Amino acid sequence: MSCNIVSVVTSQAGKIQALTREEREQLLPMLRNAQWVEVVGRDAIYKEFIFKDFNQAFGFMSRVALQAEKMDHHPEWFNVYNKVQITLSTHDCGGLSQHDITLATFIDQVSVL
Ligand code: H2B
Repeated sequence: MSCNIVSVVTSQAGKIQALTREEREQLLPMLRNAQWVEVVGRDAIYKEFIFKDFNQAFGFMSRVALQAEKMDHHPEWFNVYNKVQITLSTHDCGGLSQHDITLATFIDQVSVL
């Protein structure tokens, strides 16, 4: 019996958990309000950011990059001049996790600095 409990705790501690249905129902509407969209065909969210010029876009990307490295959670992104397209998903669980929500919230904050 105690063996079972140990294995459950280990699997929860060692692996990032995908969002539960309840968490999705609560969190996804908030992200949609902030112009994040759900990617078709995979469990991920996407948003496009437009800045004044490349300098502003790259400053934003630098802030996101430092936070991503701190979190050990990295965006999939594409930049051309003043445009930054970002997809967030958690590769370790094959879909959305709390890390994506945390990083999306950070990204929105630094996008308006
Ligand atoms: N980023 C994202 N988006 N998902 C992950 O599962 C992930 C990551 N895993 N960054 C991290 C790195 C993992 O590969 C390293 C080994 O900790």
